[in-house]
Order: sequence, then C-alpha cells, then structure tokens
Amino acid sequence: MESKKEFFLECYKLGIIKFGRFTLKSGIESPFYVDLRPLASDPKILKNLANYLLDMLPLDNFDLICGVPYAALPMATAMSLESYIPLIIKRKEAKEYGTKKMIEGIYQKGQNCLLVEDVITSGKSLVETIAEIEQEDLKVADIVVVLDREQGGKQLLESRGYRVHTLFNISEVCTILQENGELSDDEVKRIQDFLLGNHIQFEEKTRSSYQQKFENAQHSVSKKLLEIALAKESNLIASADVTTTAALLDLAEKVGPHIIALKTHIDIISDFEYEKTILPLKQIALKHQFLLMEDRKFADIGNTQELQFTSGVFRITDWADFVTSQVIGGFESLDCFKNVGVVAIVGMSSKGTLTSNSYREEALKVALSHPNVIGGVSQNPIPEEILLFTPGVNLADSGDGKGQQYNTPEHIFKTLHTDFMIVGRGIYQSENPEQAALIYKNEGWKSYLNSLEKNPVEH
Ligand code: 5BU
Repeated sequence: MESKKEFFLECYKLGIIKFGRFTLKSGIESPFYVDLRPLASDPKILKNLANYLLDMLPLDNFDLICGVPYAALPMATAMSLESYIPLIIKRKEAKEYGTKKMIEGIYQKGQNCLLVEDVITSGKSLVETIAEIEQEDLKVADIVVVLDREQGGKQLLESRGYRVHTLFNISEVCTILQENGELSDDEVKRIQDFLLGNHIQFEEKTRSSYQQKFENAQHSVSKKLLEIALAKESNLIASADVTTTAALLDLAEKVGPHIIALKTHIDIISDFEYEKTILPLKQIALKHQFLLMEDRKFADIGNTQELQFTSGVFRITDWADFVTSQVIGGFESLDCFKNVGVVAIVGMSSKGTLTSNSYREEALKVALSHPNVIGGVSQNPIPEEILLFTPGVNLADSGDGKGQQYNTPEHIFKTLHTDFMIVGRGIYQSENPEQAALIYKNEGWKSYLNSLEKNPVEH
C-alpha cells in the first residue's frame, strides 16, 4: 500500500473536506466541513480504507463488525469483506412492524463487536450506538474512526473505557495539506484557533426527577400523582383486569400500599353496581392513598365521549381521577374531561399496532397542547412536559401469545425515561399479588433512580 499521507491525498481529491465558513447543525461556524461519504463511491479507495482501518489493531478478538449509520456502513461492509469478520447492521430507527430489533444480522449474546465510525466530533452518536449494541448483550471495547475532528469525542469515549483508534486527525490532515500547498498558513491558523475554542462538552440527556416534575406540574392530577410517587417511593400502577367486584376490591386492598394508582377497565366487571363496586373501591383508594385511573380509551366525537364519561351505569366522571383517551377524535374531543386528567394514547404496546411514527407525532401535538392532558401512553420517549405511562411490563414474560409485547422496568426507565409503569398480569395473576406488587415497586424505583444517573454506560 502507498503511504498513509499519499492515501489521504487521494481521498482528499474526492472532495471529503472543504475549507471556508460553514454553519454546523449546532449553529456554530466552522472553518472546515467534512463528509466522508464520497469515499464509498471509489471502490479502490474504499478497499484501501478498509485495510488501513483493519491494520490499526489486532483483530483476533472480534466476532463482529458494525458501522454507525449511515456513512460508516459501506466502510464496515468493506472491512468485513477484507477480514472475514461477520457484519451486523445497526438500524437508525427501530422497525415499526414485526420485531422491534435495532440490530440486524446473525449474532450471539456476549460476542465482541468492533465499531466503525467515519467522523468523531462530540462522540454523541457513538455513545448512543454503543448503548444500543450493549442493550443486545454484545460487547464493545474498540472503535475505529476514519477522521477525528479533535473536538472532545475521543476523550469522552476513552474516559468511559473504550479504545478509540483514529486513522487521521484534523491537525495532521492540515499539516499534510499545508505541506502540499493546498492550505495557506492563515487558513491553518484559523483552523487551529477554532479547534482550541470548540471542544464540545457533550452532556448526555438526563431525565427530570419526580421532584422537578412536581414543581413544574400544572395540572392538579399530575401534581397529586407525583406527590404520591415521592411519598411512597413508587412509580407503579397496577392494572386490575379482573372481572368481579370481589376480585377488584381484594386486589386493591392487597396492592394498595405499594401503588400510586389502580388502573381499571370498569366495563369488564360482570357484577358491577355503583354502590357495591365504586364506593368501597374509593374507600380503599383513600385508605392506601392511590388514585383511580379508568382505562376507558375514549375514541369518539366530543359529544359521545361526554355521554360515555358522565352517563350509563359507570358514571366515570364521578369517581375516576384520570382516564385514558385516544386522540383520534381531535383536540376538541378532549374538552369534556374537565374534572379529571387525561392520559392520551400515543403509542400502543401490541404487535402490529397502527400507531406509526407519523401517527404518534400528530397524537403528541394534540396531547401537548390540550390543557386536560397530563400524560401519554407510549412505548417511545415523549417530551418531558407531559408524563409518560408505559404498559407492557413484565419481569417474567416477553409476550402473552395474543400480541402483547413486554419490556422490563429497567428498559423502560433507562431508554424511554418512563415516569410510571403499568403492570397487569405480572401482579394480579401472580400467586401472591401483594408480594409481586412490592417486587415491581422496588424494581421500578431502582430503575428510575438509575435512569437519573448521568452516565448509564457501565463497564
Ligand atoms: P398486562 O397484563 O400487563 O399485559 O396488562 C396491560 C394493561 O395495559 C392492560 O389493561 C391493557 O389494556 C393496557 N394497555 C396495554 O397493555 N398496552 C397499551 O398499549 C395500552 C394499554 Br394503550
């Protein structure tokens, strides 16, 4: 192979670095702009690049190669072809349908994965990619990078225990170009000044605590929920999907001390009588200090929803503290829920749900702008202004054979920044619901506390 310097000059001819004044996504003005994607269009260069990257470290240890999407995908592919180390593919977004896998290809838990990145700046996209790979129980220890912009990313990753192998850095690139008459001394000086003043301090996004959310909460029901969560050190909502009044009251009594709210589907109670079902339920809620959440999932025009909310045998308006509602009927369909909090259905947990990205986006617009809305049900992160409720939680199962898909408390608090987890069968179908509620409560609280930590990447 030619020398590294000659190789760089060949790459440079493809227009991968431009000098001038460029406004970056962050709003900062940069004296240079890097885009390594043209490298993939020259097969000889791509092949040479793959070999230069592979030559930087011993390869005996790696079972897999993975590129950070998109620019590094062809590089990782070429490295795999040259080294015979199998390739896995990281998605940018989880699939909407079928498996929610973020990583595609054949791999086994515990395997070592070599990560490939084109350009490292703050290190943010690498940190996120590593978290997702580690989520699949794969190990990442080494990262190869084509160009280091020298703005702090390498140090960040090294401080977290990863080895970062960079083929070129911007200073040496400038020297090569200066020697070759491509860059004037003034330009080099300008770049050096920029690099001195532009170390990006990448702060991982942390979640707000219940205390902070409590202080900012506008709606009285949000305030109350957060107050109970803090007092009980619990973020658990038990879903009481039982079908008799006796079973409902029995469950409420048993799990009451450990939960912040009991979620009902009141229309599945076969012997429902307002006096015999609701009045004692309210007593138990008062005694154990939890709220009542009716999971009615209203989905009609405003007038019909109002009737369903206030009339019939259930008279939900008289006893529920908060209710779930679809937002498919539009903003005004939520106006009738004046005396309760509304939890908007943004995304569902079941396989094949129609709550696609674009649906969720529209649903969130309604949820965020309506004063009756206190939160959303979703399997994806939502803005912090409203509370996130996540069902589909079970410590023992991954599904129920009827389309339900389960996550662990650790997953939803760490990756979704969930506020409250909803557990049904994991508790009411257990042999000892009281003990099960306590286990979920402790697990949920521990996961919440962990999710407050700034640096969830463990080594
Ligand atoms: P499970 O037994 O933990 O699977 O019960 C989950 C409860 O949450 C059940 O009452 C559902 O109706 C409810 N749920 C859900 O599972 N997934 C969703 O997306 C929504 C509600 Br919305």
